[in-house]
Amino acid sequence: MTTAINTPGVPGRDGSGQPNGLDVIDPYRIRQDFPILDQQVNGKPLVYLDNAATTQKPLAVIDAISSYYLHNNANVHRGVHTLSQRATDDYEAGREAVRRFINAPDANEVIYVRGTTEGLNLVASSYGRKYFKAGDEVIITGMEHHSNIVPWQILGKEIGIRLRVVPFNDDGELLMDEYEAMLNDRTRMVSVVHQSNALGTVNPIPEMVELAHARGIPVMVDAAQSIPHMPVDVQALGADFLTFSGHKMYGPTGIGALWGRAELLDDMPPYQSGGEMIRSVTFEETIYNTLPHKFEAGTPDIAGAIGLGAAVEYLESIGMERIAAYEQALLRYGTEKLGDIEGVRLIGTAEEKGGVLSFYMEAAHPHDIGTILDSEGIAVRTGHHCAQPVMARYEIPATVRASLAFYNTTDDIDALVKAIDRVIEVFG
Ligand code: C6P
Repeated sequence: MTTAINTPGVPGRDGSGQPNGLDVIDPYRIRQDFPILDQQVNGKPLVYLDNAATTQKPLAVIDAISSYYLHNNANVHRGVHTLSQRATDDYEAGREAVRRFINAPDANEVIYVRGTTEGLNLVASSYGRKYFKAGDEVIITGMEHHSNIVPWQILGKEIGIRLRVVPFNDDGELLMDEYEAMLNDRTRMVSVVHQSNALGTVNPIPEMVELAHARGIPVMVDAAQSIPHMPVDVQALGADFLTFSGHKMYGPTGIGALWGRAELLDDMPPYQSGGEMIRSVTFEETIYNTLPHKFEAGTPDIAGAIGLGAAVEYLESIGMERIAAYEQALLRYGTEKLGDIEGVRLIGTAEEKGGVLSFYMEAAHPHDIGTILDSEGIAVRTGHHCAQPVMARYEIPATVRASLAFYNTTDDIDALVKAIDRVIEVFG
């Protein structure tokens, strides 16, 4: 077996001198772009391994937001004055950056939303209310985040649609035969997570899309956890809708994007109503604006959109292929190291997996483990990760989740392993 572990003093080579991919990126150089990482927590150097919850922000993003407020602050699409035009240009440049990043055909198909949660709610509410009727079915998977379960459930109660759930095996891989068998004449939508936040599993979206499209069924993709870690190309995936959050991809909180095919978005009713989403209003009738404005009622998060654009440019400057290769190497390293610790059970061992190390220990409750790790300066998430059905599937209450970014290092993993040894000392 090749080991991902570094040969001391020879970055990028494993114990037997073979390449291990860890030299694709220099994380120590990258960390200079993230000043927040350079601090002590509880008297120990901060080890930030909670990137699936939210990533840290590089100076480029912080500077873009502060520059907007320092120099250009004005409302967008509403003024002829210079500041408003500058703000509008930068806000729309963010949209174009997102379009380029996900290879969408047209920037008008990119709707700014608050984040993945709002993107999913928008589609369920707008598309679902228009097209679903009692007896229809929506297919999701057993590893969805609550934000891809509850909106469909609410709709289900209102309209009478049935939620079908694709199960997964012990490694956390979808049972594709069961998925295929679930698709039928009543299926109106498949809504699936690209990369599971609780397990790390990367689902076979193109294959799932192909099977759904063969029956004329649209597919919505929750890309919250994939977009920061791998190239995401909506045309290559073949999806009809895709949504993600800025704050998980090194951008600000409060902003994200929903991409949808223009022909679908054009026919959908507005999700919220108010200023900017109209073309004309009388007390008798309102004519809606064109895309994307129809779905962007009210004053948007202008600074957020500009920050999101800066995050995209920052990621492009490093390269998503390189980021993916480095994080895969780090994941191999971490999997091997954690796998060696007796009493640690990895939850989520799919072949296709992103940088998530979720684990469970009989010896201690995940929250107690989290507290000990925090006392060692290590930030992880403990709990059900807003994916309670995943915990139920493994019959555990919660996991400890260490989630990786390209500024993490093998030192971070080593610190985690050392702190887990401390947990074992304390709890036996
Ligand atoms: N997962 C986590 O720690 P928002 O909150 O709207 O930015 O993203 C919601 C969401 C949707 N789908 C997936 C797969 C997610 O992982 C998340 C957010 C965070 O895992 C916070 S619960």
